Amino acid sequence: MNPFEISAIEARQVFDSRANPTVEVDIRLAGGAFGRGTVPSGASTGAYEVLELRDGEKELGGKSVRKAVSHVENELAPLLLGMDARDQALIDQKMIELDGTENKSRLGANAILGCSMAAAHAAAAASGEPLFRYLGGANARTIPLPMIQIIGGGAHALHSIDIQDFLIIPIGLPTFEEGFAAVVNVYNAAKKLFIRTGRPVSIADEGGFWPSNFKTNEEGLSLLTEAIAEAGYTPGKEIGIALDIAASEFYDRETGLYELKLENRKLTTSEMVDMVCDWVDRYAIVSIEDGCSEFDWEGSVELTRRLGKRIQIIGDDLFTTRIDRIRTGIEKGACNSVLIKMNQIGTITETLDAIEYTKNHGYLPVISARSGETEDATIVHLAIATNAGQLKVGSVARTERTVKWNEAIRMEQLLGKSGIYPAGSIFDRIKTTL
Ligand code: 2PG
Ligand code: MG
Repeated sequence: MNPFEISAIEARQVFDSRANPTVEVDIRLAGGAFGRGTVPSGASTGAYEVLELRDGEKELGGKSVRKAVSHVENELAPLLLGMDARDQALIDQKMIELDGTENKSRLGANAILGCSMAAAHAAAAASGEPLFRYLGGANARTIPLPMIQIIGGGAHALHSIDIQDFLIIPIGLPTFEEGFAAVVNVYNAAKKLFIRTGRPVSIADEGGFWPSNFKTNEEGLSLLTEAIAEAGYTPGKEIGIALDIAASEFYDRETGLYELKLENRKLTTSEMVDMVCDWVDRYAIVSIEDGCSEFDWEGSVELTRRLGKRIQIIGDDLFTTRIDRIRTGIEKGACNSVLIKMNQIGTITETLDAIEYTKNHGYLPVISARSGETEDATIVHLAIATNAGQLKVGSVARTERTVKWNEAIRMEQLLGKSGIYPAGSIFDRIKTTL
């Protein structure tokens, strides 16, 4: 008997942090090991992501995932039963072939990813290794620098403000645990600031504060700067600011203009780039994500030309974790970093390939959660397994977020002295490799 042989697969519809249905897959192996994958879901999705299959019928506002669940049970399970769970690449390849489409639209990327994740977890469990070590081997030991949201806007807060994520990165603290504690201090300082300035304290989709009563987008930056200082830190020293502008969300492809609804302004690409550069000059910003639309390569190239040797420029919607798009970005000189989301591409193998490709070309991978998340903490292990160096998971509130951060704290303890924590030195590569 091969203890790694896949002996049972079960799938079900469960719910994510936005009360949307999602796919969960359980895999059991002949030796008794068990693995589970629960699939996340985005709101500000990129146009080039693989397809998340939803039923589009009456149930649950069209969002039910019964078809994807039945595809696991009726098509993927018969394919995978009897396979060795350690054959991750083969498992993923067979699922891609059975689906037969470019964007995993027949079986659903959510069905395929659930199986891919569950197989990895089951194989790790049967090996008696934590997932990061199973996936990454003996040298997998980098605890990621966290990128954490303090204010949530854009598609995650009914577009109350245009910019999507106002985040911080604890660049100057020596360990993950201390860095995370600093972020918590800033989060609490921001809460007090919200109360003092008469804003209701409610939270957006990823646990950051809901941006009520903002007159401009820039107000988020000044508020963040103030919160960092009030928590007792120096902006740019212990704590850096990061933005996910998610500019595709307010870009009009017809006119080529960026529409800042909150400020009643429309910006050309060069005005958009100027605005971001001006913010970088005046605030302690260390990272900008999707500063221009996924359809505006020129904008991303220009932003990178002007800022790419000073700060991290991340492509999320721009790349959608696809090697062909990352390659185009590298050729054009767009960005110096890639946001990595498993469900943008749909299997563990393709995610690992995208991370490796990114690293091999001197770009920095940032492993990321989605705005719709669950109790699944796979991405923490993915970050450690690949020594990616950075992890972005919304805020420090809401359990679908803390389940990831708490797992990172545990893994930091487990790795002990053999663990590496890059802190701000991760960004040194930007200055040396480009
Ligand atoms: C992003 C993510 C997480 P979503 O844009 O980076 O913040 O959002 O999952 O909605 O795409
Ligand atoms: Mg993004």
